Amino acid sequence: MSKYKIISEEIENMPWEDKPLNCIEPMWRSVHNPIVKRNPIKGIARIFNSAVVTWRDGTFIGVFRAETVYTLPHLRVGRSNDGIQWHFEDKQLEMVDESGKSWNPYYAYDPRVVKIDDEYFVIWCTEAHGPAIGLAKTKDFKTFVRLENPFIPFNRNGVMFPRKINNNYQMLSRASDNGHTPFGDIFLSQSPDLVYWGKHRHVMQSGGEGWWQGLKIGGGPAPIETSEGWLMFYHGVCNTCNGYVYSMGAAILDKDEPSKVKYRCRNYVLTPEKEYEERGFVSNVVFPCATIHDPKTGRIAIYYGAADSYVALAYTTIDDIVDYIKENHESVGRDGEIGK
Ligand code: BMA
Repeated sequence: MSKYKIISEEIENMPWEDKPLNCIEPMWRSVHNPIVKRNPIKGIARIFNSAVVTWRDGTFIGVFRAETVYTLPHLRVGRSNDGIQWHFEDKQLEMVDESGKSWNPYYAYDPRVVKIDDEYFVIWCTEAHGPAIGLAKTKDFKTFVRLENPFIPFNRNGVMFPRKINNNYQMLSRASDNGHTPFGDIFLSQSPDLVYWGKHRHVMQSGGEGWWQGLKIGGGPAPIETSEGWLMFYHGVCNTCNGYVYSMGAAILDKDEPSKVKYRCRNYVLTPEKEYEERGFVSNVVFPCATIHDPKTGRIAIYYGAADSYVALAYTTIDDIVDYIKENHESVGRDGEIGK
């Protein structure tokens, strides 16, 4: 029995590997990493920073960030029986507007996928006179209906919560610039209808005692509902003389007012240490985008992009991660406020 509870549907066959006996960290990597390697299919150089969800008959499906051999990022659907070995569609994901007319972005990257009721929402960084948040919905991963962009540019790292809170959809995002943004906090915006977004709140600022999240932070997978509040994995960036280093952080947000940070972990929970994280198209990047989790066992699998070159997988349990966050809690700036 876990000490803390995950509140979501049960997943019988989620990808899982037990914590190695000698592991003293709160998170451990899959022995199969990287689970998606370079040149995975014809014409595609790299697949990374991707989002997976559970699908019918115990299988898994995902929206992946793929980059062509001429280095243009787009989205592509992948399917898997075990969440580890993936098969990708031959063509990139295509979208239509609400009248059924083709409406595809010039580029698309860093997708997140969230199931709300019986629909799946894809949120990604889209071209819109600069990077902005794109939003589309699907029920079958065949027809993707693109909605209007929730926010004006420049913005990245949009991700929605898996249910409405206080009668509103909730979206985390990170205001950016047109380049490799040397700043950034996580914000929350709310909408009753996925058309009009407002009630903007500041959630978390970059910084804290350590330097790993000193430059900027950005949302990662859809937050997980738990007995302690919303468990949020995110990325934090450190600026070094050799460029940015991306690590994974974890925090717990208030259940009813998710712009309030209840606990925030002073330590990163995963940082580039393995060769596939330290070396690649962009070295030193761990970039979480999705989780699969099971309330019955308390297991959590985290999908992350490694070095802008690979998809990798790490694991934790609700007890391991929540205890670690609480034991290493730090309060940063005005994070604990509602952020109006
Ligand atoms: C960010 C995003 C991510 C990428 C990271 C490191 O700005 O573009 O897609 O993983 O930079 O290059």
